[in-house]
Amino acid sequence: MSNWKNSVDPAVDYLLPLAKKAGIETTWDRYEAMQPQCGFGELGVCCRICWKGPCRIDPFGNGPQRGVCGADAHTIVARNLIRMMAAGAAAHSDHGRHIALTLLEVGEGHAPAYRIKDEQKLRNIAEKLNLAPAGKDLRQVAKEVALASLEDYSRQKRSIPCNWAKATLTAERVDKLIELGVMPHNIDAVIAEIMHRTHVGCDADAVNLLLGGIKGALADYTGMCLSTELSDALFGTPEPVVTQANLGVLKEDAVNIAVHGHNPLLSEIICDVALKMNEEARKAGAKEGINVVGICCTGNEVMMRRGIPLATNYLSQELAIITGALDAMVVDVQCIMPALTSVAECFHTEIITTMAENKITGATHIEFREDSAVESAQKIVELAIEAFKKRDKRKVNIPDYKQTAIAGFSAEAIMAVLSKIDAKDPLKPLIDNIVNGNIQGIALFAGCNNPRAIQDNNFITIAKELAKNNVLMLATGCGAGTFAKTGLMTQEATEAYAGESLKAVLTAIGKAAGLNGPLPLVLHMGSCVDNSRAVSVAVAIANKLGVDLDKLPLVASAPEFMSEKAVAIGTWAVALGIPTHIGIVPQIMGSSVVVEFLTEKAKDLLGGYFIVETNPEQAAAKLVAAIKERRKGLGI
Ligand code: SF4
Ligand code: MSK
Repeated sequence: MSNWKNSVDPAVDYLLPLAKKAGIETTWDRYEAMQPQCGFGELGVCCRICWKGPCRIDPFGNGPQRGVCGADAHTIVARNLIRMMAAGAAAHSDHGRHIALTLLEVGEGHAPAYRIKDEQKLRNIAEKLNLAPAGKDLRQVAKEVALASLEDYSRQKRSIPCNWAKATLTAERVDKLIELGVMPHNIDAVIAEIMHRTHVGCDADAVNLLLGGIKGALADYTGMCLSTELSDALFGTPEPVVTQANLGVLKEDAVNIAVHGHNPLLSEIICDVALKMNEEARKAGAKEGINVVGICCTGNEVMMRRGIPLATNYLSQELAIITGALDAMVVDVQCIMPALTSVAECFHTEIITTMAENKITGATHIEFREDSAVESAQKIVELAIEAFKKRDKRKVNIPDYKQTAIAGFSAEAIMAVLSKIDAKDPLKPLIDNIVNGNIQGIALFAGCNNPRAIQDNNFITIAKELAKNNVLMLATGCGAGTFAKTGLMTQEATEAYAGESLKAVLTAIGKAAGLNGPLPLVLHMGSCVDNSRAVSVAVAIANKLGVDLDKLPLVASAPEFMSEKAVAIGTWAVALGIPTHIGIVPQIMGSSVVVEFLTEKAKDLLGGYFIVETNPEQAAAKLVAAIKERRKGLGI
């Protein structure tokens, strides 16, 4: 590798030289080998939508300015971008569909492995969806909620908005989105519509294409929202839990199983089954039994609901295998590097795929089905125990790095903590402190890692700056992974980095909640789909203040993003009125129309807009400025 640092994660720093010595290639090697990356692709001006192409627009104006069909740079960039939004929406909402179908099975009594763990949450959801749950049998409520959710995938009447989008946003925002024609009526139909309008010879108006993309991004929001809320009903609503994070959570004397991906349907059962199979592991020589750890968002899901330690986040997933101590990595959907099986060939690790639509050559496939979830989980744990027996002790290098992390701040958990100060009006202490300036604003960190940035560095640098400026911080996804790994989800971090007034508020709330100290500096809200939790807190604040979301001193940042899902999330954040920072230059710079729309015109139309800034210090300054502008608008 060249001499620039790959990551600020000490576990990565420890393991990368070992990988290099052993001749094992990682994502950073592949990124370097890929340089220089295609300049046309970087600008978004390459089109492969039909086989008259590929076409590319000359950004310097000397060569072709239109593709063979006549599409210009603006059309090409916009089409490429909104197809990413459609893919992101498809990923999140397919996950949501899977959860809704499982809830339906539970309601119909066909899924014995699952039950409703949080009855009150299910009933609250039913209220929110106007299903009048009072007096109804729990299974009936489950069925009705599942069907109302599945309706968001099947409704044909375009004039009726998706149930979940309508029920979870401010009334003013719902009206605005309807008025702009970007409110989704059916998640699947909106995704199909994007694929249709971007087909050769269709929509060739960049702004119209972007509006179609925004509708797709709002379909993404809808799918994420229902996915999060229904998962809480099935698996429990997260509450604060103290756990640990980083690769030092792997144990030399245990069968180490990593659950990786996004969907809690299988990982929850694996955690249950692993608890029952500790004895088998001990018999195989693992003194400490079975140690389940998480990676990426499946990791976030089990961390916040069960306190399962988080091994690492997206970019360093291969390194979990390079520790030589990982016996099985069980993957479901999304953000799973196809390289895992090649790395695993150098070790004893079993890579186990579980979803029919997500196989990797070289992995063992154990199909997951709701009706045989326990049997699948048992087979997986047995395979991990068998792999453990083949572990080569000489290859074990577990980095001695792990940090305490307090996870599990669902919207309900935040309200519960606040209600310790004011039981009648839990939001009052938060709002009072925003109004009096002790808390300047709220920032939501989301999104992935990307080798274009030093891993975790943008997140950490921006968060420390915002903390100094008394900004309350929430985090999800691999950003949450960063903060968990680096000790910023602790009370000590609040003491060390929070500005004086923020520290005082977090301490007062923490003490009232019986924590004997402040709340953590960054509140862990969960996985990627759980960005909707932050929206529900923001909507509650907005409703209480009687304003729409675009008036709140609320910002979002995805400083190391890479996935299509992150593109969709960032876009719906903008559509909901939130100034949204991205720390990686997006592949849209080849179209002035697209850039101008997303960074400027969106502000007039929706209130939210994108801030593109790769320098983390400057990004923090811009986020603080956006918060101050909002405060000024509110007259506070
Ligand atoms: Fe070229 Fe047009 Fe086909 Fe795209 S759609 S590849 S610009 S001919
Ligand atoms: S896993 S989408 S790398 S946040 Fe949700 Fe992480 Fe980004 Fe995947």
